[in-house]
Amino acid sequence: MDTQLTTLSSFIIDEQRRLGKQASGEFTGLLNDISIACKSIASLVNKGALAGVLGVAGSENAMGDAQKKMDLIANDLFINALQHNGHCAGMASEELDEILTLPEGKIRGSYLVTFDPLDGSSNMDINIDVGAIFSILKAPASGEDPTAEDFARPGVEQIAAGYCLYGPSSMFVLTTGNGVNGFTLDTSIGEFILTHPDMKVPETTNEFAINASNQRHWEPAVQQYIADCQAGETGTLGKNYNMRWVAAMVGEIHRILCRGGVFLYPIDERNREAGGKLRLLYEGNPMAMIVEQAGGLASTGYQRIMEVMPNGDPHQRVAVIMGSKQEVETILKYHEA
Ligand code: FDP
Repeated sequence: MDTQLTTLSSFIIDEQRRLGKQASGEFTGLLNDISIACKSIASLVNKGALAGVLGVAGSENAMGDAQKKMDLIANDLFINALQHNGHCAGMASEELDEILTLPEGKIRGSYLVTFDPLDGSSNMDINIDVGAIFSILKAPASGEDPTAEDFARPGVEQIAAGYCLYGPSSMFVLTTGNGVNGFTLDTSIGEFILTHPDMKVPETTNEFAINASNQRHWEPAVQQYIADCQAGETGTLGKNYNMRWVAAMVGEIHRILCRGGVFLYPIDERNREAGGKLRLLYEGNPMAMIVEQAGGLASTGYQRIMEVMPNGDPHQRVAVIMGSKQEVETILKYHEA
């Protein structure tokens, strides 16, 4: 029996010390707040119909997506976990129209948090993987309320990013800019335990993930790349490919961290004006930081995702091509042609 378990909190405290960071405990506290939101969500997702959390809420978010009951519950759980303890100064959520400042009387902390509280929520009612994604930025000046511009920072300025996958087991995957580590929720003690230290995306792959039903709308570069994948070993890429589509970005990126692959939600005719389908602050930037920290690449096809300058709209969209380094480089060559 292993008695030397590393919990998420003890890992963060050790890492902060190792990196010589001034340890006021605020950052550790913030991650603890986020992990509590994730544990509460995991517990409800796990109970599913028994907890009465399936089905639609009958409302839409700022992007016009129909909200599920669990979208709203997960959003409330994140807000509640973040607004009381004085670690966070403000939040931006995929489920809220505007950024959220704290109620009067609450201590404004040193960090901003953006989150997608229930990624892949269309999977919720069919008992397939969903997740949460978050990104942490420095707040402008301690004690003040942030504005929307304070969230409009490029991904390279993220202090930390992570996700929680609610799958057969719940996993919290985190980067603070020093590699990527994965923790599995031990429900019997209510703690995330380090089980996947120093996760690395394999450099090469023969697996791609894309919603192929959108094929007729893609740009020529992506059309050609996927056609060449499908041509297999007799085509120009010279190998047979496998395809997966979980329809929850957290599930796709977790698979890529575990065994390699590429995930594409590219620009297409319908989303060109918006910049893509997925959200820059809640999905693109945090997942790009995780994938890059694990040795992979993350691009729009034309630019590194983490260097995209936000336009001030917290719901800005971005094209996403990320995963195994060599395969993303191959896809980028199609975009140069
Ligand atoms: P969802 O809208 O269900 O939250 O966040 C966007 C996202 O899921 C991603 O997680 C997922 O990869 C993608 O959309 C699924 O898109 P399709 O509906 O095109 O399959």
